[in-house]
Amino acid sequence: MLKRRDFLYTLGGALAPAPAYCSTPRKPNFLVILADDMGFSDAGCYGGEIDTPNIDALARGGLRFTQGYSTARCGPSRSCLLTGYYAQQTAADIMTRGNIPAWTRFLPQLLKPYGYRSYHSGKWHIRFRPLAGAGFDRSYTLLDLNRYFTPTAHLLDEARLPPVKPNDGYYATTAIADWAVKFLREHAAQHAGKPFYLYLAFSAPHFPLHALKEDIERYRDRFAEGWDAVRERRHSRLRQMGIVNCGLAPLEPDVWPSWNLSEAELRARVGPGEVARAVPWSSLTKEQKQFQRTKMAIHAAMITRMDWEIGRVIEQLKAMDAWRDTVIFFLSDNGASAELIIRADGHDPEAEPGSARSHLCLGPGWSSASNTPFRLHKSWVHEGGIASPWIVHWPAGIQDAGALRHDCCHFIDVPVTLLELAGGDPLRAPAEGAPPFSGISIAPAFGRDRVLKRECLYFNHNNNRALRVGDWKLVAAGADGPWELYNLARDRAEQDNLISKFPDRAEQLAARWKQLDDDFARRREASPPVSPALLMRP
Ligand SMILES: [Ca+2]
Repeated sequence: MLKRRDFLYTLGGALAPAPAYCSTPRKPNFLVILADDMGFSDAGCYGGEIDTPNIDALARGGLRFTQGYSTARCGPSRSCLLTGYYAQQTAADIMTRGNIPAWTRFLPQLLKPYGYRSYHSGKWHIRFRPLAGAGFDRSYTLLDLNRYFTPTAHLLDEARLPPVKPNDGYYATTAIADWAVKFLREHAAQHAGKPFYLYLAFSAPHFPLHALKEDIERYRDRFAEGWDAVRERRHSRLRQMGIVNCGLAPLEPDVWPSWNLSEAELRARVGPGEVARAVPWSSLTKEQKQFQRTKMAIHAAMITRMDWEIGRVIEQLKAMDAWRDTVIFFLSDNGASAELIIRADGHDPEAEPGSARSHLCLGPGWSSASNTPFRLHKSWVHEGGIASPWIVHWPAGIQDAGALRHDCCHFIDVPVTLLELAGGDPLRAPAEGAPPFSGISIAPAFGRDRVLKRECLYFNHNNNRALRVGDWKLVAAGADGPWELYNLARDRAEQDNLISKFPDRAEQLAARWKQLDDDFARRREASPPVSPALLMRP
């Protein structure tokens, strides 16, 4: 008799009837690794020059999806990744306003009937309490995201931990992995017969650019040639790898986040090396070049440290003999960020860049390079804001090691996929009063490329709007931004706006976007609200 995973592979995952074939399967474990503000092409296996040996090994042994999408921002991406609904349907994250329906369920709650224990370590950004509200069994919750070395607010199983003191040797990325490894060891010791789901939510490489000195040293000279050369090299590697077939989007010096500090403020508070716009590298002064390459070195150091910590978690999986049976996802919650702001303890221009007293951000020049070859940045829903590196690794269930998948997928698909692999029904709503999941199971794509069928993908963040149907994408920037229409089959760089050639198609897509947006809001607001007891205290 075929086991469930063999069945999925054999059929290329055609949607299966009730699984009579999995009477005694070993249920897979799940590890979802989320990076924060990491660009599409930062990792080596997506064309980048940053050292990511463990992420690259996952890609070699698994699948790389080329058209995986986030929502463009931290909170809503996490909401989708945990619920299987668009953020506008549940308002479950701290960035999406609205009534929170009582029917909202999280992946740990969906998996519990199938025998799973669930663990979370890292960033949260969800309005629900991690244990009482979302159903995790254990959670290390990092709330203070402004200090990698000395966070003042973090929780263990919803209880406050003491603030970290300077020189405690704490570094957030390492601490997040430490707790993950602890939870896995505890699972192996006390619950070895049960499958698990671990949600490993790093805060790196989100600003502030904070990294260990020895890690920054590694990249001292790597980015000396500047963002234009890096962009061209990444673009060419991505094309060679078959990950994209589009051109390279040009820099857009006239676009930056509206909440950024002004050029004058940046100059005053950060120094003459800061650059507020995505301008050509050749136009920078010597001082600016030096300062900017240092910032990219810190960004790279944060990613490499995260990769090494992922390696430690993988070692633990191997030590507990869970490696073959664990489905691992690697994702980033949005594209790299063009933000240039200063929070919390401020920025000390005398402090070593990357140290605790500095507060630097990557900014639009390098974020354009991190998002190569796409347009724009975090918070926009052009491809640069929403295209995520997307790796799925599962030795027991995926045999096409190292291959690419060009199917479109979205964070809403992740919980639905895992629910199906656990033995649940992805077509059944998770609670009374809930609409069907917006996500679909992408398990069919584990066996074969281009097999997923869906009507559309919807995007809406900060009035940045998009709808993708097949290869067509309608997209707009800002409430007053006009719709643009692209055919992504050849133009994922979003350079050739076809709206005047296909006005009827654009009108249809715009109408469908509006209908979805209205329906999501209406249903959300009409639903009975969740009990406040399940929510984090404001
Ligand atoms: Ca983010």
